[in-house]
Amino acid sequence: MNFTRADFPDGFRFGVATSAYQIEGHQFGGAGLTHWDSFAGTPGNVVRFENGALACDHYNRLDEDLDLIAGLGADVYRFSTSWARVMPEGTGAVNGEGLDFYDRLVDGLLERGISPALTLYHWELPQPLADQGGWRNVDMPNWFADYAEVVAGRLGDRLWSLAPINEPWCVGWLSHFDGHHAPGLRDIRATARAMHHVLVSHGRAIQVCKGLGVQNLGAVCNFEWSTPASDAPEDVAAATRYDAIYNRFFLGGLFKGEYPAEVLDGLEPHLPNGWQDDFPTIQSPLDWAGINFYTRKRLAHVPNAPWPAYAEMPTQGPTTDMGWEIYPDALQMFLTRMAREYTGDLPIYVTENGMASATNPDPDRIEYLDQHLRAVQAAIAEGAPVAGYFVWSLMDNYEWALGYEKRFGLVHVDFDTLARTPKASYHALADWWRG
Ligand code: IFM
Repeated sequence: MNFTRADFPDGFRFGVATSAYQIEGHQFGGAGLTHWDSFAGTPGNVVRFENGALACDHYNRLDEDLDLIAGLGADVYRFSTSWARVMPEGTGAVNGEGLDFYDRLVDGLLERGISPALTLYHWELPQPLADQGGWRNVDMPNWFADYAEVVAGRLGDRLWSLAPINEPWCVGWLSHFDGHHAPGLRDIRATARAMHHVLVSHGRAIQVCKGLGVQNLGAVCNFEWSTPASDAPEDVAAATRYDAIYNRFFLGGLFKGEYPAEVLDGLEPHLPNGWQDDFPTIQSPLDWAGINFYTRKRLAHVPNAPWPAYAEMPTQGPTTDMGWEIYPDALQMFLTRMAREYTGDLPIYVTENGMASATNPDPDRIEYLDQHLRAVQAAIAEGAPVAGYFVWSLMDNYEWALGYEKRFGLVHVDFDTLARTPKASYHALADWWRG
């Protein structure tokens, strides 16, 4: 990697990202059961039925891991708090031990000169709330606002930034329509409600945190570039529908107070009554927008199929261990488009980018990061106000339905001994981040 900090704008921030359930070890410290525990315990959902009970044992190795982040020279560390660790029942009683852990984490970052970037929800919904319908339940925004108040009330004075929910598309679509993530539903009505409630919950949390004086509030969405598999008008329309569901539903809701017609074609009959009245909450003003970017997809129309009537076509270039096409141009195009059509002058952060690769040493990961950082530079040259870039992930961890098989880390984790060993990519980044 032949970059220096001077190759990016003044104040540009570099960081690494993780999430609670993927690294902490959920069995420790009084955390409550989550819907990922029951999803993983159901045969067929997760590779080898693996769950986050032990994960990387980060809960017991906090200082070692914070030293790894410091050794990288990262400016910011993006992490999440676990709702079920903080409030094991989802509402009501607070687990003091859980909050103390996050307090130590934030202070440990600040002591090392690293800015804490908090995400309040990265997918491990407390099971008692899942039992009541989870994201389908109209009470979800109230439950989430209460949780946000507890966490922001304790940590908010020391955070660099806060985002309520990681990747609303995954919370809504992937988990309720595709059934690939907990709670594993394949139900259009559940999807419509979850997609809407996740955005209302986001807005309520922003309002609560702003009221508590928390600074630098944003939203983190995952976006994919969609390309028609052919020039046929049906395929072009299929790619447009995919773009609407994956990207424009969230960008439109957050930044324009509207949902795309192509999504309403399928979901409107299932949205909760009065959904149009929620846009002022969903649009609560933000200080920045975050994009998690990994790949693009090629879409084809599926004749005689119900909405959304599209299918993903085979990739055309090199892929990662996830089978995701490596297509950095799409990051440049998306950043430019986001700024032009939705976010304007708002700073944009690439809040996640990285690749799954079991190779170690990992020149392929270095190449992937290099290509995507060049795409960021190109977007900046086109005028997109990109202000930071975070690598997913600090270390190998629990990759949800794919268990511990897929390795996204800059640091290798031996899941038998839990030993951490920095990979070549870690050293490459440290060389220029540390200056
Ligand atoms: O591991 C996930 C993370 O939890 C959310 N964004 C994508 C990553 C890679 O799949």
